[in-house]
Amino acid sequence: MAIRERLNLAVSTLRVDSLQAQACRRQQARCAHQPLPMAPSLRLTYFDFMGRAEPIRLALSIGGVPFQDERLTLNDFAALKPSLPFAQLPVIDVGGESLAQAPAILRYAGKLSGLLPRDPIAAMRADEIIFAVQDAIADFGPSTAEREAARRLEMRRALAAETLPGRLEMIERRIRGRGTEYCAGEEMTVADLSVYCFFRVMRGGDGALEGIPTGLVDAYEEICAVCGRVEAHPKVREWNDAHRKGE
Ligand SMILES: N[C@@H](CCC(=O)N[C@@H](CS)C(=O)NCC(=O)O)C(=O)O
Repeated sequence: MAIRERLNLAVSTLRVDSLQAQACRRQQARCAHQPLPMAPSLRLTYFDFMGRAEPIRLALSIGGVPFQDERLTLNDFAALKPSLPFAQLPVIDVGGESLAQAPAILRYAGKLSGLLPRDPIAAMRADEIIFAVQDAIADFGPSTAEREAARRLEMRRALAAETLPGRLEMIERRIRGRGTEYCAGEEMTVADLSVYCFFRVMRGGDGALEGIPTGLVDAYEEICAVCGRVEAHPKVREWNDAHRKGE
């Protein structure tokens, strides 16, 4: 190919690249400012207690996102279990598609309700706390599955004396280090709902947790302060007034 032809080809390739880059930048700018499209109809399925579903319910409720709050009995669950994506609850039905894993559902609810920051680093600060809480929830798994009562109580005592204080202290230090009003910044996010609901469960909100003193969480001042701010939110109050049971 003659030099002139090669030059022409290089110039036109550059032009196409530059046009593509411009189109890409325009699209990115549009995406960054466009509100999320309306969510399809949502049905959140869980048991009739707070557990892993309450932060999701709260997020959707705060965001004014309509959803069906389906609460199953153990018998309903046994019948449904084989058809569930991971044989567990919660699941959310999004316009006919069933999706699972509580933190994924919570992040989705956060996006719909404006309670998950759009900035990736700010969102990761929130995610970090969400997953730290998930670790603490998962620590209950072995003792919950233990059928022998004395052994179960022993496991819960170890949880209350060692595992949980260790986990909660790390979350506490994280929040203190940030020096912000909420776990991940100055605005409430789904991370705060996650911590708040976990603390309510620890205080016996779903019924007493065998072997766990209800006052255990009171030692964590930063987390308690965040929980106080969440609880004072008018939409949270409204939800709690309509749904609170044993506390
Ligand atoms: N990694 C799952 C764990 C879900 C999970 O453990 N769900 C419990 C209720 S909190 C459950 O369905 N237990 C009944 C069973 O496993 O058969 C998530 O985050 O959603």
